[in-house]
Amino acid sequence: MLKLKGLEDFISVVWLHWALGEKGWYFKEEDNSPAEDPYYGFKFLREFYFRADPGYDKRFTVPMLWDLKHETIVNNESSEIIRIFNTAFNDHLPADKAAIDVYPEDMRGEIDEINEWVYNNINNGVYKTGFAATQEAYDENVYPLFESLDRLEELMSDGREFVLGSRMTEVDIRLFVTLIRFDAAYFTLFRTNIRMIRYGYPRLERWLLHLFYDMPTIFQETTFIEQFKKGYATTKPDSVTPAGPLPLIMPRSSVEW
Ligand SMILES: N[C@@H](CCC(=O)N[C@@H](CS)C(=O)NCC(=O)O)C(=O)O
Repeated sequence: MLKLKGLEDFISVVWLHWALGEKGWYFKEEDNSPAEDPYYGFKFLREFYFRADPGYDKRFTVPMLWDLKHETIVNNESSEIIRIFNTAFNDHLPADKAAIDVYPEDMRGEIDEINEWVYNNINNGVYKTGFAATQEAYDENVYPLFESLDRLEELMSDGREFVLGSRMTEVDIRLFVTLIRFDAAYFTLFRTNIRMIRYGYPRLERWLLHLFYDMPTIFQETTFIEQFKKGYATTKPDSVTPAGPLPLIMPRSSVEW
């Protein structure tokens, strides 16, 4: 969203290290992460939460949008940050960027409706499946996950460019981040392995690679697939990162256009 709206002059991105530590997310000079945060010298994400509220007692999660002037958290809910970025800076943006609207008024009903099941069964579904500690919990989540992927594949069978038709919406943004990780990380590490996107869902794969390769500054340059994979591996007791499937993301030429 930040790249799509061209908000780089207003908002910088500071990456934490990909491994989730005992004290939560932390900085460490490796891959995208600096040794410490450049503004306060913090070593842990939690330090921002305590700076904002010394009595904070909930989870220390990313993404987290920080206000450098007021030294506090603006928001830490990705679905809300998407909406903030969609409009909040429009008065300061060039006309072409201000005009980009991924939650257009006339599509809000449709977007809210699809977000509901895509979030529960897919975005959160991969986590519910991956962290299921019993067979029952796994079964309860893995089937709705794949039924929802089937439903999307069916929806896109008319060859549409984006999930809701000819217009890119927040539905594409929210689905992209889960599906680009799907084969490389969730399929193996989270046991979401009924089908792979690349072999089982030709329409979804085509849509995914279209965003990835045809809008590279927005999607490709913000996808750090090797780091995601290592990060998900650290949620498992041995932290061993599986090698495949290679390539982690298929080439553009692998699908019919
Ligand atoms: N509602 C939040 C949830 C964010 C969330 O759970 N983030 C995870 C990483 S994907 C996290 O930071 N977990 C840290 C922890 O559980 O300690 C959102 O979607 O923005």
